[in-house]
Amino acid sequence: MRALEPAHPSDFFLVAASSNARAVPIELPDVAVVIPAFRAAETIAGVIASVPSFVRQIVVVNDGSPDRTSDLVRDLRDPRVVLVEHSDNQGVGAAMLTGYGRAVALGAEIIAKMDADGQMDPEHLLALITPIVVGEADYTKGNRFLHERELRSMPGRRRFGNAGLSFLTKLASGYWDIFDPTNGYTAIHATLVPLLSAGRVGKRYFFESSMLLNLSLLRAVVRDVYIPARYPAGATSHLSESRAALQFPWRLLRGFVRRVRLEYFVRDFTAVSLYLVAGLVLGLFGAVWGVWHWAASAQAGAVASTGTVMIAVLPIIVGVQLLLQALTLDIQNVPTQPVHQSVRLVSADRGMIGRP
Ligand SMILES: Nc1nc2c(ncn2[C@@H]2O[C@H](COP(=O)(O)OP(=O)(O)O)[C@@H](O)[C@H]2O)c(=O)[nH]1
Ligand SMILES: [Mg+2]
Repeated sequence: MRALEPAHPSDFFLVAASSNARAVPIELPDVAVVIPAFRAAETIAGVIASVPSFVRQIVVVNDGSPDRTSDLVRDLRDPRVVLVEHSDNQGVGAAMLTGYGRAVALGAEIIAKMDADGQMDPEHLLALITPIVVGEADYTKGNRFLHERELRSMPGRRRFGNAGLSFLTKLASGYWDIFDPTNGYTAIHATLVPLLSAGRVGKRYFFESSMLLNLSLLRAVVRDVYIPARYPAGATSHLSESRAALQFPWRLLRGFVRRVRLEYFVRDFTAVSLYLVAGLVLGLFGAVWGVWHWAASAQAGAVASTGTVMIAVLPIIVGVQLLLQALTLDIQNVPTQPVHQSVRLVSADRGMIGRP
Protein backbone atom coordinates (compact mmCIF):
# COMPACT_ATOMS: atom_id res chain seq x y z
CA MET A 1 0.00 0.00 0.00
CA ARG A 2 1.39 3.32 -0.99
CA ALA A 3 0.07 6.77 -0.31
CA LEU A 4 0.59 9.55 -2.79
CA GLU A 5 0.33 13.26 -2.17
CA PRO A 6 -3.20 14.69 -2.07
CA ALA A 7 -4.35 15.73 -5.55
CA HIS A 8 -6.11 18.74 -4.03
CA PRO A 9 -5.19 19.44 -0.48
CA SER A 10 -8.08 18.57 1.82
CA ASP A 11 -10.24 16.80 -0.81
CA PHE A 12 -8.91 13.55 -2.10
CA PHE A 13 -5.76 11.65 -1.93
CA LEU A 14 -4.55 8.81 -4.05
CA VAL A 15 -3.89 5.32 -2.88
CA ALA A 16 -2.24 2.59 -4.88
CA ALA A 17 -2.16 -1.01 -3.73
CA SER A 18 1.26 -1.51 -5.25
CA SER A 19 3.73 0.62 -7.14
CA ASN A 20 2.55 -0.53 -10.56
CA ALA A 21 -1.20 -0.45 -9.86
CA ARG A 22 -3.31 2.49 -10.97
CA ALA A 23 -3.88 4.90 -8.12
CA VAL A 24 -7.52 5.32 -7.12
CA PRO A 25 -8.79 8.51 -5.54
CA ILE A 26 -10.22 8.09 -2.05
CA GLU A 27 -12.06 10.81 -0.24
CA LEU A 28 -9.87 11.95 2.58
CA PRO A 29 -11.67 11.70 5.92
CA ASP A 30 -11.58 14.42 8.52
CA VAL A 31 -8.06 14.19 9.95
CA ALA A 32 -7.09 15.91 13.21
CA VAL A 33 -3.70 16.18 14.86
CA VAL A 34 -3.32 16.34 18.63
CA ILE A 35 -0.16 17.99 19.96
CA PRO A 36 0.55 17.43 23.66
CA ALA A 37 2.74 20.34 24.71
CA PHE A 38 4.81 20.88 27.79
CA ARG A 39 7.50 23.57 27.98
CA ALA A 40 7.41 23.78 24.20
CA ALA A 41 7.69 27.54 23.66
CA GLU A 42 10.72 27.19 21.44
CA THR A 43 9.33 24.65 19.03
CA ILE A 44 5.52 24.76 19.09
CA ALA A 45 4.98 27.44 16.43
CA GLY A 46 7.23 25.65 13.96
CA VAL A 47 5.53 22.32 14.59
CA ILE A 48 2.04 23.79 14.04
CA ALA A 49 3.19 25.54 10.85
CA SER A 50 4.52 22.24 9.53
CA VAL A 51 1.21 20.32 9.88
CA PRO A 52 0.12 19.35 6.32
CA SER A 53 -2.79 21.20 4.75
CA PHE A 54 -5.05 18.13 4.55
CA VAL A 55 -5.34 18.17 8.37
CA ARG A 56 -8.57 19.93 9.36
CA GLN A 57 -8.05 20.46 13.11
CA ILE A 58 -4.94 20.89 15.22
CA VAL A 59 -5.71 20.38 18.89
CA VAL A 60 -2.89 21.68 21.07
CA VAL A 61 -3.12 20.56 24.69
CA ASN A 62 -0.97 22.75 26.88
CA ASP A 63 -0.16 20.54 29.84
CA GLY A 64 0.35 23.25 32.46
CA SER A 65 3.54 24.62 30.95
CA PRO A 66 5.14 27.36 33.07
CA ASP A 67 6.55 29.02 29.92
CA ARG A 68 4.91 30.98 27.10
CA THR A 69 3.61 27.93 25.19
CA SER A 70 -0.09 28.99 25.33
CA ASP A 71 0.54 32.64 24.50
CA LEU A 72 2.45 31.61 21.42
CA VAL A 73 -0.31 29.26 20.28
CA ARG A 74 -2.97 31.94 20.88
CA ASP A 75 -1.04 34.38 18.71
CA LEU A 76 -1.08 32.04 15.72
CA ARG A 77 -3.38 32.81 12.84
CA ASP A 78 -3.98 29.27 11.67
CA PRO A 79 -7.79 28.78 11.84
CA ARG A 80 -7.34 25.03 12.33
CA VAL A 81 -5.76 25.46 15.76
CA VAL A 82 -7.77 24.74 18.92
CA LEU A 83 -6.00 25.31 22.23
CA VAL A 84 -6.98 23.31 25.31
CA GLU A 85 -5.43 24.11 28.70
CA HIS A 86 -4.59 21.86 31.61
CA SER A 87 -4.30 24.10 34.66
CA ASP A 88 -1.72 21.75 36.15
CA ASN A 89 0.79 19.34 34.63
CA GLN A 90 -0.76 15.88 34.23
CA GLY A 91 1.56 14.10 31.80
CA VAL A 92 1.63 13.30 28.11
CA GLY A 93 -0.99 10.50 28.36
CA ALA A 94 -3.47 12.71 30.20
CA ALA A 95 -2.88 15.46 27.64
CA MET A 96 -3.58 12.98 24.82
CA LEU A 97 -6.85 11.82 26.40
CA THR A 98 -7.98 15.44 26.61
CA GLY A 99 -6.90 16.02 23.02
CA TYR A 100 -8.62 12.87 21.72
CA GLY A 101 -11.86 13.92 23.43
CA ARG A 102 -11.75 17.36 21.89
CA ALA A 103 -10.88 16.08 18.43
CA VAL A 104 -13.82 13.64 18.53
CA ALA A 105 -16.13 16.47 19.61
CA LEU A 106 -14.89 18.48 16.62
CA GLY A 107 -15.93 15.66 14.30
CA ALA A 108 -12.53 14.17 13.50
CA GLU A 109 -12.51 10.68 11.99
CA ILE A 110 -8.80 9.99 12.25
CA ILE A 111 -6.67 11.47 15.02
CA ALA A 112 -2.89 11.53 14.83
CA LYS A 113 -0.44 12.43 17.58
CA MET A 114 2.50 14.71 16.91
CA ASP A 115 4.86 15.87 19.63
CA ALA A 116 5.53 19.53 20.34
CA ASP A 117 9.30 19.12 20.09
CA GLY A 118 9.30 18.56 16.32
CA GLN A 119 10.25 14.90 16.56
CA MET A 120 7.48 13.77 14.21
CA ASP A 121 8.25 14.43 10.57
CA PRO A 122 5.04 15.79 8.92
CA GLU A 123 6.20 14.32 5.59
CA HIS A 124 5.27 10.90 6.96
CA LEU A 125 1.81 11.76 8.28
CA LEU A 126 0.01 10.65 5.14
CA ALA A 127 1.81 7.31 5.11
CA LEU A 128 0.94 6.86 8.78
CA ILE A 129 -2.82 7.35 8.36
CA THR A 130 -3.16 5.48 5.05
CA PRO A 131 -3.82 2.00 6.54
CA ILE A 132 -6.68 3.53 8.55
CA VAL A 133 -8.07 5.52 5.60
CA VAL A 134 -8.27 2.43 3.42
CA GLY A 135 -9.85 0.39 6.22
CA GLU A 136 -6.96 -1.95 6.88
CA ALA A 137 -6.21 -0.84 10.42
CA ASP A 138 -7.75 0.84 13.44
CA TYR A 139 -4.51 2.24 14.83
CA THR A 140 -1.11 2.83 13.30
CA LYS A 141 2.22 3.71 14.80
CA GLY A 142 5.66 4.60 13.61
CA ASN A 143 8.41 2.01 13.75
CA ARG A 144 11.98 3.24 13.47
CA PHE A 145 13.42 -0.23 13.22
CA LEU A 146 11.97 -1.50 9.97
CA HIS A 147 15.32 -0.30 8.69
CA GLU A 148 18.51 -1.81 10.06
CA ARG A 149 20.36 1.50 9.87
CA GLU A 150 18.38 2.73 12.88
CA LEU A 151 19.28 -0.29 14.97
CA ARG A 152 22.95 0.13 14.26
CA SER A 153 22.91 3.76 15.39
CA MET A 154 21.52 2.85 18.81
CA PRO A 155 23.93 2.20 21.70
CA GLY A 156 24.08 -1.47 22.81
CA ARG A 157 22.57 -0.97 26.25
CA ARG A 158 19.56 0.87 24.88
CA ARG A 159 19.10 -1.66 22.12
CA PHE A 160 19.02 -4.43 24.70
CA GLY A 161 16.57 -2.57 26.95
CA ASN A 162 14.40 -1.69 23.98
CA ALA A 163 14.29 -5.29 22.73
CA GLY A 164 13.39 -6.56 26.22
CA LEU A 165 10.59 -4.04 26.67
CA SER A 166 9.33 -4.69 23.15
CA PHE A 167 9.10 -8.42 23.84
CA LEU A 168 7.23 -7.81 27.10
CA THR A 169 4.86 -5.48 25.24
CA LYS A 170 4.17 -8.17 22.65
CA LEU A 171 3.41 -10.65 25.41
CA ALA A 172 1.21 -8.17 27.28
CA SER A 173 -0.71 -6.88 24.27
CA GLY A 174 -0.77 -9.93 22.03
CA TYR A 175 0.40 -7.76 19.11
CA TRP A 176 3.21 -10.09 18.13
CA ASP A 177 3.70 -8.42 14.76
CA ILE A 178 4.61 -4.93 15.93
CA PHE A 179 7.85 -3.47 17.26
CA ASP A 180 9.11 -0.17 18.71
CA PRO A 181 6.09 0.02 21.04
CA THR A 182 7.03 3.32 22.70
CA ASN A 183 7.09 5.18 19.37
CA GLY A 184 5.02 8.33 19.86
CA TYR A 185 3.98 8.91 16.25
CA THR A 186 0.52 7.31 16.17
CA ALA A 187 -2.91 7.58 14.57
CA ILE A 188 -6.25 6.18 15.70
CA HIS A 189 -9.71 5.88 14.17
CA ALA A 190 -11.96 8.20 16.17
CA THR A 191 -14.68 5.59 16.74
CA LEU A 192 -12.32 3.73 19.06
CA VAL A 193 -11.69 6.69 21.36
CA PRO A 194 -14.90 6.38 23.41
CA LEU A 195 -14.23 2.65 23.80
CA LEU A 196 -10.86 3.12 25.51
CA SER A 197 -10.99 2.71 29.27
CA ALA A 198 -9.49 6.04 30.29
CA GLY A 199 -8.53 4.74 33.73
CA ARG A 200 -6.21 2.22 32.13
CA VAL A 201 -4.45 4.63 29.79
CA GLY A 202 -1.01 5.61 31.17
CA LYS A 203 -1.08 9.28 32.13
CA ARG A 204 2.66 9.75 31.66
CA TYR A 205 5.25 8.00 29.51
CA PHE A 206 3.51 4.64 29.68
CA PHE A 207 0.86 6.17 27.38
CA GLU A 208 1.92 4.53 24.10
CA SER A 209 2.39 1.07 25.63
CA SER A 210 -0.87 1.31 27.56
CA MET A 211 -2.71 2.25 24.37
CA LEU A 212 -1.61 -1.06 22.85
CA LEU A 213 -2.87 -2.96 25.91
CA ASN A 214 -6.21 -1.16 25.66
CA LEU A 215 -6.55 -1.67 21.91
CA SER A 216 -5.84 -5.38 22.18
CA LEU A 217 -8.79 -5.82 24.52
CA LEU A 218 -10.97 -4.18 21.83
CA ARG A 219 -9.35 -6.51 19.28
CA ALA A 220 -8.38 -3.50 17.19
CA VAL A 221 -5.97 -3.99 14.28
CA VAL A 222 -2.64 -2.22 14.86
CA ARG A 223 -0.18 -1.65 12.01
CA ASP A 224 3.44 -0.50 11.99
CA VAL A 225 4.51 2.08 9.44
CA TYR A 226 8.19 2.68 8.81
CA ILE A 227 9.13 6.17 9.88
CA PRO A 228 12.81 7.00 10.35
CA ALA A 229 13.84 8.55 13.65
CA ARG A 230 14.31 12.29 13.71
CA TYR A 231 16.13 14.06 16.50
CA PRO A 232 15.85 17.80 15.88
CA ALA A 233 17.95 20.20 17.92
CA GLY A 234 16.24 20.91 21.23
CA ALA A 235 14.30 17.65 21.31
CA THR A 236 15.67 16.35 24.57
CA SER A 237 13.50 13.60 25.95
CA HIS A 238 12.31 14.01 29.51
CA LEU A 239 11.83 10.27 29.80
CA SER A 240 13.96 8.82 32.56
CA GLU A 241 15.35 5.54 31.28
CA SER A 242 15.92 4.10 34.71
CA ARG A 243 12.41 4.95 35.80
CA ALA A 244 11.02 3.31 32.65
CA ALA A 245 13.19 0.23 33.23
CA LEU A 246 11.76 -0.09 36.74
CA GLN A 247 8.11 0.72 36.04
CA PHE A 248 7.35 -0.59 32.57
CA PRO A 249 8.09 -4.33 33.05
CA TRP A 250 5.88 -4.51 36.10
CA ARG A 251 2.98 -2.74 34.39
CA LEU A 252 3.40 -4.86 31.26
CA LEU A 253 3.34 -8.09 33.28
CA ARG A 254 0.15 -6.96 34.99
CA GLY A 255 -1.27 -6.19 31.54
CA PHE A 256 -0.32 -9.69 30.38
CA VAL A 257 -2.13 -11.38 33.27
CA ARG A 258 -5.18 -9.21 32.68
CA ARG A 259 -5.24 -9.96 28.95
CA VAL A 260 -4.91 -13.71 29.43
CA ARG A 261 -7.61 -13.72 32.08
CA LEU A 262 -10.06 -11.72 29.95
CA GLU A 263 -9.26 -13.20 26.56
CA TYR A 264 -8.92 -16.87 27.48
CA PHE A 265 -10.95 -17.33 30.65
CA VAL A 266 -13.68 -14.68 30.85
CA ARG A 267 -14.74 -13.94 27.27
CA ASP A 268 -13.82 -17.29 25.83
CA PHE A 269 -12.42 -20.70 26.68
CA THR A 270 -10.24 -22.09 23.92
CA ALA A 271 -7.45 -24.59 23.37
CA VAL A 272 -5.09 -21.89 24.68
CA SER A 273 -6.97 -21.83 28.00
CA LEU A 274 -6.74 -25.62 28.27
CA TYR A 275 -3.04 -25.77 27.38
CA LEU A 276 -2.26 -22.97 29.81
CA VAL A 277 -3.98 -24.66 32.75
CA ALA A 278 -2.64 -28.12 31.94
CA GLY A 279 0.87 -26.78 31.22
CA LEU A 280 1.05 -24.82 34.46
CA VAL A 281 -0.35 -27.67 36.60
CA LEU A 282 1.98 -30.28 35.07
CA GLY A 283 5.05 -28.03 35.16
CA LEU A 284 4.46 -27.02 38.77
CA PHE A 285 3.74 -30.58 39.86
CA GLY A 286 6.94 -31.86 38.21
CA ALA A 287 9.04 -29.09 39.75
CA VAL A 288 7.64 -29.54 43.26
CA TRP A 289 7.88 -33.34 43.07
CA GLY A 290 11.45 -33.16 41.73
CA VAL A 291 12.72 -30.68 44.33
CA TRP A 292 11.03 -32.55 47.15
CA HIS A 293 12.52 -35.93 46.22
CA TRP A 294 15.89 -34.48 45.36
CA ALA A 295 16.07 -32.92 48.86
CA ALA A 296 14.91 -36.16 50.48
CA SER A 297 17.45 -38.33 48.65
CA ALA A 298 20.27 -35.81 49.24
CA GLN A 299 19.51 -35.93 52.95
CA ALA A 300 19.37 -39.72 53.02
CA GLY A 301 22.51 -39.93 50.84
CA ALA A 302 20.64 -42.28 48.49
CA VAL A 303 20.17 -42.10 44.71
CA ALA A 304 16.57 -41.43 43.62
CA SER A 305 14.97 -44.27 41.64
CA THR A 306 14.42 -43.96 37.88
CA GLY A 307 10.67 -43.89 38.51
CA THR A 308 10.99 -40.93 40.88
CA VAL A 309 13.07 -39.03 38.34
CA MET A 310 10.58 -39.84 35.56
CA ILE A 311 7.66 -38.54 37.61
CA ALA A 312 9.50 -35.24 37.97
CA VAL A 313 10.86 -34.86 34.45
CA LEU A 314 7.97 -36.05 32.31
CA PRO A 315 5.36 -33.56 33.58
CA ILE A 316 7.91 -30.74 33.26
CA ILE A 317 8.66 -31.58 29.61
CA VAL A 318 5.01 -32.03 28.69
CA GLY A 319 4.05 -28.91 30.65
CA VAL A 320 6.62 -26.75 28.87
CA GLN A 321 5.47 -28.14 25.51
CA LEU A 322 1.87 -27.25 26.31
CA LEU A 323 2.86 -23.71 27.33
CA LEU A 324 4.80 -23.32 24.08
CA GLN A 325 1.76 -24.54 22.18
CA ALA A 326 -0.41 -21.96 23.98
CA LEU A 327 2.11 -19.27 23.00
CA THR A 328 2.06 -20.36 19.35
CA LEU A 329 -1.73 -20.25 19.23
CA ASP A 330 -1.70 -16.84 20.90
CA ILE A 331 0.70 -15.56 18.22
CA GLN A 332 -1.72 -16.78 15.55
CA ASN A 333 -4.53 -14.94 17.31
CA VAL A 334 -3.39 -11.39 16.44
CA PRO A 335 -6.49 -9.39 15.37
CA THR A 336 -6.73 -9.04 11.57
CA GLN A 337 -10.25 -7.69 11.08
CA PRO A 338 -10.47 -3.95 11.77
CA VAL A 339 -13.22 -3.09 14.23
CA HIS A 340 -13.88 0.56 13.40
CA GLN A 341 -16.34 -0.22 10.61
CA SER A 342 -18.58 -2.33 12.81
CA VAL A 343 -18.40 0.23 15.60
CA ARG A 344 -19.47 2.89 13.12
CA LEU A 345 -22.39 0.77 11.89
CA VAL A 346 -23.59 0.16 15.43
CA SER A 347 -23.45 3.86 16.27
CA ALA A 348 -25.27 4.79 13.07
CA ASP A 349 -27.93 2.20 13.89
CA ARG A 350 -28.42 3.60 17.37
CA GLY A 351 -28.85 7.05 15.87
CA MET A 352 -31.57 5.76 13.56
CA ILE A 353 -33.64 4.18 16.29
CA GLY A 354 -33.21 7.23 18.45
CA ARG A 355 -31.04 5.92 21.24
CA PRO A 356 -28.10 8.01 22.47
N1 LIG B 1 8.04 15.73 29.39
C1 LIG B 1 6.74 15.95 29.34
N2 LIG B 1 6.19 16.06 28.15
C2 LIG B 1 4.88 16.28 28.10
C3 LIG B 1 4.11 16.36 29.28
N3 LIG B 1 2.85 16.59 28.92
C4 LIG B 1 2.86 16.65 27.58
N4 LIG B 1 4.08 16.48 27.07
C5 LIG B 1 4.44 16.44 25.62
O1 LIG B 1 4.62 15.09 25.24
C6 LIG B 1 5.49 14.98 24.14
C7 LIG B 1 6.57 13.94 24.37
O2 LIG B 1 7.49 14.35 25.32
P1 LIG B 1 9.05 14.03 25.23
O3 LIG B 1 9.61 14.40 26.55
O4 LIG B 1 9.65 14.66 24.02
O5 LIG B 1 9.05 12.43 25.11
P2 LIG B 1 9.82 11.45 24.12
O6 LIG B 1 10.17 12.18 22.89
O7 LIG B 1 8.82 10.37 23.91
O8 LIG B 1 10.98 10.97 24.88
C8 LIG B 1 6.02 16.38 23.88
O9 LIG B 1 5.26 16.94 22.83
C9 LIG B 1 5.75 17.10 25.19
O10 LIG B 1 5.61 18.49 24.95
C10 LIG B 1 4.72 16.19 30.54
O11 LIG B 1 4.12 16.25 31.61
N5 LIG B 1 6.05 16.00 30.52
MG1 LIG C 1 10.50 14.07 22.26
